Amino acid sequence: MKTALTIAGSDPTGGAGFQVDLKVFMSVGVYGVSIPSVLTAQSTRGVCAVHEVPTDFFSKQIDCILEDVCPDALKTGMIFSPAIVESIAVKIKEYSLSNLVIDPVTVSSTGVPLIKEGTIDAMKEMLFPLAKVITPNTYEVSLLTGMEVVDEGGMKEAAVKLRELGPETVIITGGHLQDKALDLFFDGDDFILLEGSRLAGDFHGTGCVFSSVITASLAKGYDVKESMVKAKEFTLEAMENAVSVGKGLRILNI
Ligand code: PXL
Repeated sequence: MKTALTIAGSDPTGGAGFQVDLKVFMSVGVYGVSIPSVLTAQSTRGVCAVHEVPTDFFSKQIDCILEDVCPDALKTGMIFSPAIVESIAVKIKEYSLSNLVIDPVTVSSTGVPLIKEGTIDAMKEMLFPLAKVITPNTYEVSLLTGMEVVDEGGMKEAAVKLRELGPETVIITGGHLQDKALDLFFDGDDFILLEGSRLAGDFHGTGCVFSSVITASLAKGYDVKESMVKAKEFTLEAMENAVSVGKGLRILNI
């Protein structure tokens, strides 16, 4: 069976973080393994507190699983600190891992910061050059490039700038753009724009779900373009079937 690894935060609601990543992997038909980088105290109403996994223990988790399982693809989600980022970069090289998907998580759906100072620069410098694909949303694009993306032209310009940081491909998810859900793919040659309808209301975990489908699809041997189409369809369906399990945001139904 194909395998995928998620390195991400713990979200007790199961709406985001490694918990939802594992649900997606299972649903797509890939065996998932997971390494928590950070624990969150969290409900559907928001993040209450964050506790970073000590770097030496974090590295031990990576060594222990990677000496045993060689994942066909892997993703990073909330990786919180420059120290965690550095240790991931070192291990990816040490174990010659390929098919790295980076979801550059920066802030929660309710606006709580999910990274320490310096993490964005560390990701750009140490991880982006190792990535098969990065999947920022338009807000994350502004933090990564300093560019405010408000339309299709801006998305294209930002994708070119992001690709110069080293990833093989860039997918900008534009769920937060006007009344359309636009996703833009760029691989250095082609731009592909996928347009979908924007669903009303707020959801928790859409970015995690989208990047997990891409990771699982890469693990199964699909290319990035095919994986993006699958991710768009899967995420939209999970949003249409979203559930209210608590008093806060709706959670995607995987
Ligand atoms: O949706 C971004 C995200 C990713 N990972 C974890 C989170 C969140 C949002 O709250 O808690 C662990």
